Amino acid sequence: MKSEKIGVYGMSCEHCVKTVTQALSSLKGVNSVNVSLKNKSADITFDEGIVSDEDIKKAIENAGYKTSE
Ligand SMILES: [Cu+2]
Repeated sequence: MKSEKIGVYGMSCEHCVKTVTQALSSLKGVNSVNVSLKNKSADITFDEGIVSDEDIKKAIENAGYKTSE
């Protein structure tokens, strides 16, 4: 299991937080997700044998947000 903090840019309210949380939670291999509007980030714990950093970033982008400023 791997823990990582990933930047999430473009969120403006709690609804955005919920959208990102749901997008990440629905990925296979993701164990826990904690999205922070204030810190513009997602703390995520995942099984790197099942899901990759790239998959996670792609899920954030597909949800309509950015992973870099
Ligand atoms: Cu919002």
